[in-house]
Amino acid sequence: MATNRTFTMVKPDAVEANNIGNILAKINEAGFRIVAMKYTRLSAEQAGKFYEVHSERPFYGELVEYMSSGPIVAAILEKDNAVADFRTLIGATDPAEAAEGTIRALYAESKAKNAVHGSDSDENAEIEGNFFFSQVERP
Ligand code: IDP
Ligand code: MG
Repeated sequence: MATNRTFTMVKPDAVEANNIGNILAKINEAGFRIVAMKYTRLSAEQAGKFYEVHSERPFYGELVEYMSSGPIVAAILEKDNAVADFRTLIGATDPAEAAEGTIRALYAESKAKNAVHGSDSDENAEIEGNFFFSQVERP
């Protein structure tokens, strides 16, 4: 289904490595418009809630610890077919498997510390955007 919006985070490893600007440039070059954006930091409780869907996975504890380990940049992005096109732009979860030129191939450290988040469906894009942004923050 065509969609107009997706949700992303520049994760703590990429913020720490000073790659916010490089990643936002890639996002803009690929034709995405930034609708809403904030620099913030998740508590462990908030990270646990955001990734609740993964709570039964073996890496959940590590994921929550990592995602609350430092600041992130959260953003809502707009483009035709935004969800699918953004997943293509970021590449596979594991940077070793991510296609050349993708954001994860360029900037991710590891499968766990993989530089960026991208929503996997229209429904989750809406839920995730609402997690970070109030209605007045996302015109
Ligand atoms: P995705 O971010 O590509 O959609 P998911 O399977 O939804 O990947 O996993 C969410 C996040 O959990 C990943 O982006 C990564 O940070 C972390 N993660 C996924 N698989 C592993 C793993 O096997 N070990 C450690 N962390 C993982
Ligand atoms: Mg996912």
